[in-house]
Amino acid sequence: MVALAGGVGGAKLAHGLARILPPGHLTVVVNVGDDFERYGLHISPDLDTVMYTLAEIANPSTGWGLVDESWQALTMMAQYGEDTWFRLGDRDLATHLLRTDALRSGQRLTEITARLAHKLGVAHTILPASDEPMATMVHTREKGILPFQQYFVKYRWQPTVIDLQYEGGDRAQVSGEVRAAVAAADLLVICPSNPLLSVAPILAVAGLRELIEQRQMSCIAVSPLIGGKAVKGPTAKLMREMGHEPSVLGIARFYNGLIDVLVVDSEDQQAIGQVLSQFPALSIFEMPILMKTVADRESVAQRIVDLI
Ligand code: FO1
Repeated sequence: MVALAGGVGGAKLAHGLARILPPGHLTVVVNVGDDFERYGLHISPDLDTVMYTLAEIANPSTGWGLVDESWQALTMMAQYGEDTWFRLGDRDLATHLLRTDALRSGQRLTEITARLAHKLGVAHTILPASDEPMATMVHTREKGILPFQQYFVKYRWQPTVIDLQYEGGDRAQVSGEVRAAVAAADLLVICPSNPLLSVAPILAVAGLRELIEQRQMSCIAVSPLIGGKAVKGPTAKLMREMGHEPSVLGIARFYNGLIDVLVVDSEDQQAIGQVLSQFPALSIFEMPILMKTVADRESVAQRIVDLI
């Protein structure tokens, strides 16, 4: 199985799938459009969120970063007068140091991710969507063009988005590992990540969408919206600003041509008829998809596997 995921929301379902599938049966292809450099370090927030979540060492209250984190380095940065809007924890820094060092010595992001994930005991495969640099650029009304992390973390996704660009996507190559995982998959799951900020940059990697479409395997998306609202984060706000209806119908439209199954929350049951009238070839299933506990993650994952 191949799962496409961004950060916190997507990692929850990936974790559920990882817990119910035998080791080695899941490959999570992760967004790298959020990657950026801070203090000379290469930060891959979504890769780290997925890796820490699957290793069961993620911070449970934020969903990103590490559990039992300390902030000595960041406190020292503040003492030097640095603006610490992006919070890098002491333990988390080890990941960024090793990754940056490996990249400088010529290793690919795919290789270093595999090594770190293996050392953390992750029994499945985590792959960056591409080894080439990509950057989601957010065009906003109030603040001009912002690199993703400034929009998301520094300005707490408050500016109005008028356009999005997945810089480098057209030049980025699909790695051999992603190609092989898609070629071997029986099922592709689009996790409940932000379609515009997390899934679209994965699909923007040149040739990846075509590769998925050629395979003609089952492709299933789990809605990131429940009752027209995002569980957390800017999905609904951003869809509205970018001209997509923030509803399960908007999600069905967004993934039209790619998915053949859409999973929606039981709360959205009444919208199924409307979606089916516009997309009669789509199969729609409703189930509780809010994942508050690890047991919820497993149960959503199990239901997806069962229904396929
Ligand atoms: N998200 C925040 O809201 N504030 C932070 O200070 C922050 C720091 C951070 C450090 C490392 C890391 O791997 C992720 C971090 N995130 C932080 C999360 C991240 O920026 C976003 O959740 C994703 O990019 C969106 O998927």
